[in-house]
Amino acid sequence: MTANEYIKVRFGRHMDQCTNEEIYIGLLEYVKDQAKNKEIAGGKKKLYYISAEFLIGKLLSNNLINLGLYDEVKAELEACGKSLAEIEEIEVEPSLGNGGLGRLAACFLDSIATLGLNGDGVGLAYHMGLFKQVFKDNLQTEEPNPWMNDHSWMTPTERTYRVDFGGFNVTSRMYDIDVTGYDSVTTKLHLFDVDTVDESIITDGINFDKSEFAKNLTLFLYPDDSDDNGRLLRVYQQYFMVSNAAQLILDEAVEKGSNLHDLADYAVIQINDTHPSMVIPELIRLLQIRGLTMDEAIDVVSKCCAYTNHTILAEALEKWPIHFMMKAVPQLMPIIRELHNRIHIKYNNPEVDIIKDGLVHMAHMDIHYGISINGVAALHTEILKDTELNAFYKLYPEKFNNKTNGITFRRWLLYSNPELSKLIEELIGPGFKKDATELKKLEQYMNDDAVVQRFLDVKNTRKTVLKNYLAKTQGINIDDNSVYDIQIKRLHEYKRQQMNALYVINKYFEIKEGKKPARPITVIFGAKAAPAYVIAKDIIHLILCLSEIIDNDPEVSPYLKVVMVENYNVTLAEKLIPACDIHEQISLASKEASGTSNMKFMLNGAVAIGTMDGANVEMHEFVGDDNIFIFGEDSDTVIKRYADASYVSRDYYEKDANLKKCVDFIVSDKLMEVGKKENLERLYNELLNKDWFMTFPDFKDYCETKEKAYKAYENRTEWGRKMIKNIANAGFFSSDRTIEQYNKDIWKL
Ligand code: 26Q
Repeated sequence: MTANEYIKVRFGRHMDQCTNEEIYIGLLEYVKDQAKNKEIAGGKKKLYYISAEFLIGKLLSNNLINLGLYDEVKAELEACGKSLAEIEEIEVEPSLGNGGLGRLAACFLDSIATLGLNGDGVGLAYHMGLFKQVFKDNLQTEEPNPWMNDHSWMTPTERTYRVDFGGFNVTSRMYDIDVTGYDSVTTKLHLFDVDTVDESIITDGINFDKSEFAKNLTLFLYPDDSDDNGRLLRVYQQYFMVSNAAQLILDEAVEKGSNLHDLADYAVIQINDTHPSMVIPELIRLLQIRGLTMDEAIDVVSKCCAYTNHTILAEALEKWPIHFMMKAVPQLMPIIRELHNRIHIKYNNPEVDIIKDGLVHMAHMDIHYGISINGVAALHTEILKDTELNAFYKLYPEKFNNKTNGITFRRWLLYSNPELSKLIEELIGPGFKKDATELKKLEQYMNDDAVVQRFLDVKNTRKTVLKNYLAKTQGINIDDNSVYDIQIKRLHEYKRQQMNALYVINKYFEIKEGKKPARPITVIFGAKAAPAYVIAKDIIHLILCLSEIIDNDPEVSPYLKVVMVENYNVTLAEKLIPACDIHEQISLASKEASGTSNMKFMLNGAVAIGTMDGANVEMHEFVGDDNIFIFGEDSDTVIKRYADASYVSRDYYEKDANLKKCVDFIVSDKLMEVGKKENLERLYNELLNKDWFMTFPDFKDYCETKEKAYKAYENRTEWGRKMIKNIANAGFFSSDRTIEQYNKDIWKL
């Protein structure tokens, strides 16, 4: 049945007689129906990818592509005067993640299904995704971001579980979303919810009544938060997630014939950061209830679990106070104490203890009682082994391994950039869609100027698409002849948006002084700040103020524009990335575990300005010095600086007149006219007295490197070659490669 026929049966009318809403609903149901007919991945052993976040983004087009229906449906719509793009606008994005970690989980699901592996995702059905960002008076405000409605990709199942907390229990329900593999089988994303969640307890903004856990358990996705407020609820959420996951895992294993002693033959669990770590004691607890001894249960669970670390920021490694655990999940504490005691006796080394100073160290539990620990880029894994987790590496060198992150090319090339996809296919055939390493064949065209020009043309097309999209959706007007310089990622000091903002100030002064750039520059930011992260919000304030000042300055505005897109999310990323000329990957070396937008940009022919951090290091290895702009201190230098506490930001400020001028501008009269004194002064003082992520030492090199990049951009043909070199070498960063490595080394499905 075609989509058109389906809609005719569903609504009793031909597509061209339906509203866009009806067509969307019709297509959603049609796709769900088609997915049902696909083979479901099978096999004795199953992977459970447990994650507090799955930042899946909109699913309609993605599913159409993966099911091989995209061209057909697009044509059917066009035949009745509709475009798929306008139908897609009706779909609300499920923003069930904060950023990289959540989006990675979504890319992984796509690759697992595409490779035909027997693996499901397990997580939570948050009623509100990550808050919706709204700018008011040049400040970020937050609003609830609902996504569930009557016509959802989620299908309720009959599976319900009882989950016990200290003093009460709830009944869960499992909802499933089909994960369609590209020209392959389907798998499932299982999201758990409770029927008692009450959306009416939301008060103003994203505040809500915290008193009744049964009403707020899955109401909100927690923003990546350095704040302690309400963290107890986070423990409830995590336990709810893993108790459901553990019950599901045991039930499915038993259904397939497991006697539970042989659980490892039926299940392997990937713990996505420490958010699901309580699955270890929970499984041990449930196995004991089902008749295993403590020794047996620990032994069985220790063969099933693997842990991925996504950060080396010490403050982000979860440590839960014992009194939280006693309140929320008292039944787990005796087990965690037992796990701790065994380690304590065996190693007699406080560094590797699970319980320390009244805190439960989740990562430590994962490493002791798991089969694997991996970092997410080569440099990140080396830093884990050499410094952060060195004591563990000495105990278990064989458990440590690297799995450099990847992205799904279906969403980030085939869907987001059909023009580029088509050009590539014309040049090297369709093989790259299933085997990303085939992109390497593009290198043969690097010296063919006519082909190079076609890559430049595609980029120009996408720049115009973005220009029109921003004008229509955000009322922002950009010049598509300017160079698009883009930094999109969560707002965090270590990612150093503030350094990019200082560069903008530097450029503003240059233009004021008569030094005009060869071509207008459009600096685009997209970033949400955690609501309680004060300095991050001050940085957003600075960027919005700069944008206003420059827009209103006729001397500067013809040459420079600063844009901060509102509510940056997956949908916006899909528009921004294909249009980008230069992408900013400027984290302080050693701090960004991997980064994944860097890979998406590379695949879409943008050139990076970046530090030797995360996966940038591997990108640099692939493309060489001429095709990426590397600057800044390396991770060894940075790690040493932290170790000897030798960094004093004020010294740099006093020695570098240009830096001083840019920093002082933050608290100048000009800024105060459009901004808030309190916010700007706080940011200024933070930089001057702390600058914990060392923007000042890298600033000069950063400015010089940007000038080099803008200059290189003016040689259009040479730039086109750089673009091709980047695209041709992006194959390694396919999540299909990453997942194959997880399977070969850890999961063994
Ligand atoms: C923790 C406690 C309470 C509330 C929230 C959180 C929380 C939530 C999300 C802590 C961390 C996160 C997300 C972390 C994250 O996205 N890390 C990124 O993971 C990517 C995928 O591996 C990497 O590419 C990035 O480098 C890394 O920053």
